[in-house]
Amino acid sequence: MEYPALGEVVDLTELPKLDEKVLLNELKARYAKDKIYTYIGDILVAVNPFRDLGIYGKDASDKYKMSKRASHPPHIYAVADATYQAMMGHSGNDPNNQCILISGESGAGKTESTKLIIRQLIELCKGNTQLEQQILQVNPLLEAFGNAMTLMNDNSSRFGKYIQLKFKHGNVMGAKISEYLLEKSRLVRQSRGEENFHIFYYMLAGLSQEQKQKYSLGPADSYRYLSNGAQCLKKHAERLSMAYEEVVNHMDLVGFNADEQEDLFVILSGVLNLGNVTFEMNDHEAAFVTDKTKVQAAASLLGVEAKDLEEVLTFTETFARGESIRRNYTTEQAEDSRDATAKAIYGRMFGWIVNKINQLLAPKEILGPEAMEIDILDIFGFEHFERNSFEQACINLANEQLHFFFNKHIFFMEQEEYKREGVDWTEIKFVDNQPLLDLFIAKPIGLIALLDEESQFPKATDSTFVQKLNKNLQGNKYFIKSPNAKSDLFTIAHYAGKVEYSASRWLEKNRDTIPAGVLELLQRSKNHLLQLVFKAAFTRTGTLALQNRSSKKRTTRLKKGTPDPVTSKRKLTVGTQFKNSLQVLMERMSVATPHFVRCIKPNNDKLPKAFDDAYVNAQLLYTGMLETTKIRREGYAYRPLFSDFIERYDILLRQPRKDDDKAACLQILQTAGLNGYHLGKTKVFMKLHHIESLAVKLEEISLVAVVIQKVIRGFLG
Ligand code: AD9
Ligand code: MG
Repeated sequence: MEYPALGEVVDLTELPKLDEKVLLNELKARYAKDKIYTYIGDILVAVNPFRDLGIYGKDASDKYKMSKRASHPPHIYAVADATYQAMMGHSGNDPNNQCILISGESGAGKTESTKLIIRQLIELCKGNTQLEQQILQVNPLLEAFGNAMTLMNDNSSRFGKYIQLKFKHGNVMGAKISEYLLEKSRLVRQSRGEENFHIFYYMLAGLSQEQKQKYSLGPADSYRYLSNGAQCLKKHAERLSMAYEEVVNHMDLVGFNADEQEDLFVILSGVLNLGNVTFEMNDHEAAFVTDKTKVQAAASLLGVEAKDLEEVLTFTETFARGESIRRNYTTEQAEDSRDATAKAIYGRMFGWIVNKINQLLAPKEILGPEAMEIDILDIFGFEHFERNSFEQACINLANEQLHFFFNKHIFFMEQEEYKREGVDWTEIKFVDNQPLLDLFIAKPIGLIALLDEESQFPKATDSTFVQKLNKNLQGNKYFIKSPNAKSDLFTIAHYAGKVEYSASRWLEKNRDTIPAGVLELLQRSKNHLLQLVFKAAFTRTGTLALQNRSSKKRTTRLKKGTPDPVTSKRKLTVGTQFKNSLQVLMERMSVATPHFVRCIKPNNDKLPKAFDDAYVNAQLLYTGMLETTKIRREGYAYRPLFSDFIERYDILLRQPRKDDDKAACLQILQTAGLNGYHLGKTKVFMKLHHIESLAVKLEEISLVAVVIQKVIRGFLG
């Protein structure tokens, strides 16, 4: 048998020899020929080209519609097609909910893949409906508010998203988006070389002079929150201004009305102006606002009284035994209060946008049991910067979870099944990352539990938190404490590599409390939208629950600074909420049929035509690419129950079917002339090529049937 030349292997399981080097060389050779997609059995590997290859146009889209996988080169559209066919029950299984999991480190191409998949799914079910158009407009909108330039990716997702597309009889009926953990801290502080969320730059480049005046907006470099990205505005003014037009356009198309859009931009301007409020300390160590005009500008945009805003930023007042006790903030506390307020506003705005989208895209009718879903997960990829904080830990935890899900599906469950069914099988070892999940989420000695515990102590500091970690996690080989006892650094050996974290501000970020009085103040805002989002409580999945009416009375009764008994009792920490929402996500995905896309980043410089061997090899290693290829080569990706197999294929039989199910399956497989499958105790074990041959046979039969019908009709007619 002749083997394909280097770079011509479309499915890595067909490589004659398998080791790390062979895999790397094959992907590299393919990449050099602009063949960025390669299969590993039913899994798609995608290497980011960092340039437009012109391979996503109408031609390609048509080519990959309802096509056999083997008949065209690997492509992201083929994943969309396979998923859609599987949902419809066209590919050897009963109709079922599907999910597509896209993994890869930051900048590897997850979000681009997600967009392409959604686009092709819409092509596949196209009914030219308004809803389809709306679904396509959603992503750019979310990206404007939730993505930002980082050192690893110019358009990095700063939130995770789970998109559920709902279908009935193959037509899309609605969609729902869940967002995970927007990185709010970026609003007030960005690392060197990074930027704030795109929308601010779009806005400053795209708003007209009159609009800017109305919103009290000056040049970008006059805003503290934008100090890092101001340069880019000058360089890319035209592109950014076009992006602004597009965002407005998308908002129109998705269904945001003019008032909502106006309120939104006013609030964003208010946030920028709020960031410019600075403080100094008087002789009594009490912070005061340096420049009152700054507070006035922010307050007027945020629809509140300047005096009230100044108060919540500079002191708290508590009431005990009928007496009011005023506690002045230090400058640092005042700055924290300002930033926490800005973050709360931005976070709630983002939640509102997601919620609004969900309302607009919700199915217009109650979908019955015949409704099906295709869900797509696009999270923030694994991150390792020079300085990593709480956000990176959460992002990397999400990636650990996703990797665990992949391992469980591809290695663990599959090999268990072979054992159970008595398939002759040599075990393929994989690196299990369960210990890392435990390190994060175990109770009572896991990182999140320890952080929560420490977050409850008002006196705790970043350094007491690190000491607690060092003490409790010592001996865990994935946790490496700093050699310097006073340091606030610690290292975690993730599946994808070691990351050094700084514990600075973790407690505060985990508590994520809105400063005393701010909630009540913003609930009275004259800006309709701002008032709405602060009266409403968003759940972490972007759904909005309006508080019951009595809460209005309660807030007026509550004095400033008194903790709200209802909200404070139920409030979970950010870490715990995130952990829980990941758990829910994993459960939801485990009842659907998963499809995996593994994105690979060819170099760390965002460059086209540059394939860094060592950099890629590291990714192949930590994703377990070799083991995946082995299991996909040896294994059987299609495993229907005998009864299901018979139901689907017994039409292929030309003689009476045997009574015993297993014997009947064998009979069908032999009639179809197949070999290399395996019959277990209850299931048929097959590979993709088996399923495809069977599909061809079914097609032939239905063609014959059509011809016979025509002949009969000819006779009769
Ligand atoms: V992060 O975890 O959100 O930081 P992603 O989502 O994995 O990351 P993204 O999809 O945003 O990465 O891709 C990064 C950049 O690579 C894009 O902005 C494009 O410039 C480039 N890219 C990715 N995929 C493709 C592609 N199929 N064709 C062309 C691409 N360019
Ligand atoms: Mg992304």
